Amino acid sequence: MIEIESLVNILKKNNSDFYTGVPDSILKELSMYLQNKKNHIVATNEGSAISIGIGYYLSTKKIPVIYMQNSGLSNAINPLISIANKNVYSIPLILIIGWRGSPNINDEPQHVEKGKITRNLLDLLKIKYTIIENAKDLKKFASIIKNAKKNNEIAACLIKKGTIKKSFSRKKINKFNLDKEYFLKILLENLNKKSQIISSTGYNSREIMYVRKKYNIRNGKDFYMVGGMGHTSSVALGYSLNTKKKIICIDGDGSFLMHLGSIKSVGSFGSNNLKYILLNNNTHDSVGGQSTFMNNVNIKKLTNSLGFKNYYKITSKLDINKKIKSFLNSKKLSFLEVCVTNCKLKNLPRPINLKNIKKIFMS
Ligand SMILES: Cc1ncc(C[n+]2csc(CCOP(=O)(O)OP(=O)(O)O)c2C)c(N)n1
Repeated sequence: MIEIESLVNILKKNNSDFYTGVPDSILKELSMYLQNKKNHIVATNEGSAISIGIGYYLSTKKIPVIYMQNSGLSNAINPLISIANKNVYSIPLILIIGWRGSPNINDEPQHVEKGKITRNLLDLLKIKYTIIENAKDLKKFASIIKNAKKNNEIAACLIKKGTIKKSFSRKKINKFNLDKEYFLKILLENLNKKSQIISSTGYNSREIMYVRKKYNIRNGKDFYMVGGMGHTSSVALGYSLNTKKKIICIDGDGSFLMHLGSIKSVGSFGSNNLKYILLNNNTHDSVGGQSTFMNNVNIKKLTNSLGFKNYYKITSKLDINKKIKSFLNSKKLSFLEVCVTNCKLKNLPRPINLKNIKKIFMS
């Protein structure tokens, strides 16, 4: 195991003290360390994080540190290969990558697949990396960084689950009061048998599974986006085009922001049967509760200008049934923002039998 301070010190020694990235559960301690620090930007997706880093390097000549989960490596590939690459602009970067699905670790199917190819991806990208498990590995990482500095290259490290010692005590900050479980229960009770839900990665899908089981609400079919963060609205859009059934898209604010442009496609091309619900807790709750900085966004103005015809907002239990009903029954393309608490539940179920979930959803 390693202390987060020892990793940060190596970066400091190399004059790298600017951080940007997308939060990851394995790298929670790094997020905690960076909380409220000025030289840190929480990016909306990993490609943006790489690009913020590139801009930072161009203006300072200092090497930025970019952190992400390995699932985000795919988002990062475009600017990594077509801007930062040695044979393009040759821009030095330091990548800290949380390695979900690393060998011999029991993880969810989507992580296992990405975990298997993570090293191959780095090899293909010609990025030198080291796997950090202990203090000795930190030394190896330091020498990769030195080389990267000298040759204007990218240096990376892979960090497995449980490698970073817990040094901060975490208290999740709830921006809003409405209990998410309560909202989901009322929503599910208001759906008819024909409705279909497409829900985002993070806690949302797992909470829907939980609420269905706990209250025995078996109406409708669900498709849980266990991966592909940020693409929930696009899958829902594609699905909704060829059906008259009500399609309920349930997204998190982190996921909504990750590929915000997709909401424009929904606004331009979505039919009235597509019902978009944003569960806004202002955080990346499921990977540690880091802020998404969503709180200052005027979502009503944003979604209206992107093509949604109606905007609804729920912040409390007051008139919740009535509001849900008018949203669901609206004849125009509608957006519902629900301001909810972080998840209060422990041991949420995980969607595991994914092919079966797909089969039921498509039946
Ligand atoms: C491309 C990608 N980057 C990062 C992650 C790690 N990740 C999983 S859930 C999550 C936060 C999602 O936030 P939000 O949509 O607000 O849902 P919440 O966690 O609050 O339920 C993140 C960053 C991921 N799964 N995929």
